[in-house]
Amino acid sequence: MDSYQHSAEGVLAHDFKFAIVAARFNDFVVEPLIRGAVDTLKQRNATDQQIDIVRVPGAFELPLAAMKLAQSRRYHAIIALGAVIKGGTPHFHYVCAECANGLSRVALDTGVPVAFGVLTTDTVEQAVERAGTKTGNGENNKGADAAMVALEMVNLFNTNLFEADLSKDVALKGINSGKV
Ligand code: INI
Repeated sequence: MDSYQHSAEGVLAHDFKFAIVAARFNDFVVEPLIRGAVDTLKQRNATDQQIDIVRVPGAFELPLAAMKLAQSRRYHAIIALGAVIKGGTPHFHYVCAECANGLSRVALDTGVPVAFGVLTTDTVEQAVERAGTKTGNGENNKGADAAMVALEMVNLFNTNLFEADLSKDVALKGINSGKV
């Protein structure tokens, strides 16, 4: 039985390349998320050359930018960061839904892991809390959490369990043995 399990704590950035795509809207919350993500990648041995940061106007724009970055094939993972705060907009639900659905589609359509580090909160206070800005030491920072997810996914997909191996193509074997 092949199994792959590891603690997220042990994962490193190795030679992987990461794109952080971040919304400028609510930048007082998003900038700490970016810092949390960069700090986490660097704590896991990433260099500046392994991290690119791209900014877009708002959370609604994140999926298209993430899609273009994924399609460039230059990145092993994308970390999407933003903050949609309910008090701030009547179209909160549309922005959140399009952002979440769009980012999920980018990952599924391209095979490039996309970490969802977009805060969706009722209040500014909740957003500030989740950006780790209350304690001042980066604790409870969802940007840092998203970076850990990206690190874990690229390490996971780098294991041989995910390598294509046509000699083990069960569907093909079924056809060849006349069972299908
Ligand atoms: N974008 C955000 O990232 N967060 C918000 O809270 C927000 N609000 O409140 O409206 C927001 N709106 C802008 C949106 O993402 C687009 O940039 C805009 O609609 C233009 O496409």
